[in-house]
Amino acid sequence: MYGLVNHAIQGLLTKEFGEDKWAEIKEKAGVQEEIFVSMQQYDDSITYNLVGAASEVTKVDAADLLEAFGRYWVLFTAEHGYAEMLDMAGGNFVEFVENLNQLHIRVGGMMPGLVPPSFDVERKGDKGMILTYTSKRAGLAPMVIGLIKGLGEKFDEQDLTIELLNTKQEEDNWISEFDVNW
Ligand code: 1MF
Repeated sequence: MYGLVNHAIQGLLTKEFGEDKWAEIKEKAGVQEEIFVSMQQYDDSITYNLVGAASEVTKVDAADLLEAFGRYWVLFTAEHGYAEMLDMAGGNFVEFVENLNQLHIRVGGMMPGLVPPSFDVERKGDKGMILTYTSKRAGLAPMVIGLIKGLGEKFDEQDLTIELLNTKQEEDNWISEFDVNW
C-alpha cells in the first residue's frame, strides 16, 4: 500500500498511545523505516505487521485497531491534502459511498500502483443500503466498518449503524457484505 496508509497508522498510534509505544510497535513489527513516504509503495506485510504489533503492545484487538484506523483515515486524509478530493466525491453520505469507485479511479490515475477495493451499493429505502466491499486484501472488513462510521460522522449522520453480514473469498478477491442504515 502507499506510504500514506502507514503514515496515517503512525499518526493514529502516536496520538492514542504516544511516541514511546510507537517506537516499541515499530521495533516489534521489524520496521526499519524512520519515516513513510506517502507516495512510495510499501509491501502490504508492513501494514499488517504494524497492526499485529500494535495489538500486542497495546492489548487492543486488531479488529478494534482496524476500525479505529478506518475512522481516523477519513479525518487524516481531509487534513493531509485530500479535502478537495473528498469534497468532490459527494455532498452527503450515500452520494459519497456511491462515488468511492470513481474516487479510487481518480487516485489510481496518478498512482499506478494503487490496488483499490471496490464498493457496490444496493439502496434499501432512502436511509439504508447493502454495501458490498471487494478487495484483493484479506481481513480488512473491520477497517471498512470504521471508514463508514467515519463518513457518518463527517456527514453528521448520528444514527448510522453498520453490521457485517458475511465475508467470502472468490478467486483472489475478498468480498464482504454490510447492512448500513442511517
Ligand atoms: O492500494 C493502495 O495503496 C490503497 C491505499 C489506500 C488502496 C486504497 C486506499 C484507500 N482505502 C484504504 C483501505 C483499503 C482497503 C483495501 O485495500 O481493501 C480507503 C478507501 C475509503 C473508504 C471510505 C471512505 C474513504 C476512503 O478513502 C478515501 C481515499 C482513498 C485514497 C486516498 C485518499 C483518500 C489516497 C490518496 C493518495 C494516495 C493513496 C491513496 O497515494 C498518494 C498519491 C499522491 C501523493 C501521495 C500519496
